[in-house]
Amino acid sequence: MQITSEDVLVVVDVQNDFCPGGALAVPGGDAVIDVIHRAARKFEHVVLTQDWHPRGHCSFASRYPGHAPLETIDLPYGRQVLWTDHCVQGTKGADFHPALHLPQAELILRKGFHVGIDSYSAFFENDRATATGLGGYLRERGLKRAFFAGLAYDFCVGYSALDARRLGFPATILRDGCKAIDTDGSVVRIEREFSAAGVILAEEATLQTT
Ligand code: VGL
Ligand code: ZN
Repeated sequence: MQITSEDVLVVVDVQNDFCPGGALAVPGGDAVIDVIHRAARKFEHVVLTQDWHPRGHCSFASRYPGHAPLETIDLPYGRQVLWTDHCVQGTKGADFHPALHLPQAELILRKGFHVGIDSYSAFFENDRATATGLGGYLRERGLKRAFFAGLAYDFCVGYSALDARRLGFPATILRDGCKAIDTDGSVVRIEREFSAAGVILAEEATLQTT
């Protein structure tokens, strides 16, 4: 696939809490970093997302006595998976992984900061209605196609790619630049949605520049 100056690489949630040793560690999470660095050299535009929750966030199992992480509950906006407390604003867990080196990133988009709504996607919170602003940002900047890598494949990366499609952006996920949580069939389920929505899966090495 040929990368142009109208393409953007969206690096999703490469934060300490999603890497080994973190509160919500994705198996092998830090292994995405080298692939992301290779990919980023091919893009003129890179943006980062950062999961950024206030204490007592509605996605934290600790808020609901009798509930454990990875259970689901019904919130006003729909079904929500519960997680261990993670990516709390201002904590080390919420920092980007120290090996991630992308000083050229043009935007750091924080999400999940409303205490009562989670936000997997970089475009819409989990009510699927509250916009983060990233769609407008890409449009205003003339960025036409979005490429995704990071953590986790079956949550924040996947929902971001699906919402990119919903907004009309061609969306490609760099499969080897992601790692999955894979809970309760989440990978199979989201890959079905990728097919239906036209999200493309590609390996980093297939990206070409002129
Ligand atoms: C994520 C679960 C909770 C992610 C964020 O980045 O995929 N997953 N918050
Ligand atoms: Zn989160």
